[in-house]
Amino acid sequence: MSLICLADFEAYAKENLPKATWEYYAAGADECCTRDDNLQAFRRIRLRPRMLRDVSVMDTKTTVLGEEISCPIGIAPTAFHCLAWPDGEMSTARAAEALNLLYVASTYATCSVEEISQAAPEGLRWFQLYVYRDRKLSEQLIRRVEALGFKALVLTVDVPYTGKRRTDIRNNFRLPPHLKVKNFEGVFEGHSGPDNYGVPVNTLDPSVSWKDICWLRSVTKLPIVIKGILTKEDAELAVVYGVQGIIVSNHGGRQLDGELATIDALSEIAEVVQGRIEVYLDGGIRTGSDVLKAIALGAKCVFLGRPIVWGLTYKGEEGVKGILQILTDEFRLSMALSGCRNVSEVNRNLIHVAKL
Ligand code: PYR
Repeated sequence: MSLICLADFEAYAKENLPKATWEYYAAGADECCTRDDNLQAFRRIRLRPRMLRDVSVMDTKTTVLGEEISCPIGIAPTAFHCLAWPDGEMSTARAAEALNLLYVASTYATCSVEEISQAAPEGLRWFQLYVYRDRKLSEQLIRRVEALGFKALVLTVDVPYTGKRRTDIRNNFRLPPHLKVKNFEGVFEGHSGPDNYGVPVNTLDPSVSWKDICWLRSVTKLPIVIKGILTKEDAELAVVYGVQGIIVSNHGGRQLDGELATIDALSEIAEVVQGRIEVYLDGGIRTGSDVLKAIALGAKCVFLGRPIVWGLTYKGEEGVKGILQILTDEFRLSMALSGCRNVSEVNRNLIHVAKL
């Protein structure tokens, strides 16, 4: 069987995952307009390639927060990888390490941060975090990932409440009894039982606000990246509050249906930030030319969510490597065909602006 593009892996995963698991990952909020628009918005953008630029030697390397990676493609935090492959996040981490790419591990991982670190000790890892009502619980997780060599914290800010995902409600989706959110073992002792996602109920704090960025700053020296920014106003606040990066994200269209596609939000954010902090993007990346468009519009790196789960479903670590390698190869080809020899040559001039 030969899978040659991300859509082939998607078809495989749809065919092979249990229906409720497939639907959990595929879900968007409400009518899924934003989930679908994340992909369609890339298809509305047209490129202005340059010719005769000697693209015989190509270099896709870049850096994120000072660390070199082989390509501006990273793994976004997604939950419950053991639903897709027995050793779940450990396979994901090994694939990222093998290709020298960045892996952002989810708090809702089904392997612990210790297991993930042991599986890929040399890999570049960031940790995705929520702020809990009991700040000490967030702090405990921070201490663990600091000790394990994670290089940054990625604070998710678009989930004061979980979006309404119709298929999860219809399926009564829940983690099967043999799987656990391993990071929570021993952490939530005394809290009331798990919700459908295996997380103790009523622990996330919906009152979180910008002042909590100051709290986070006060408890860690790790760089802070905020995930879930969609406007220039919030991007400016992120700069003012002194974080090191933002991920332009709408949580894969799983939170507020009808909000902007991430690639449509990127331009105004990159313009206001003006390189003062790093700007990244997730949502809707399916081809190398999608990566090219995002980098051209100001992203330093893009992140993949659902495709990583499709890769895991196909063949664990090998499948995730397959996804990452295909996208890296497609990005290199798109760069060459547009006359860019390295990532710093990918810029806004590549983007066609329609005249009204
Ligand atoms: C999600 O299912 O979207 C989570 O963030 C866990």
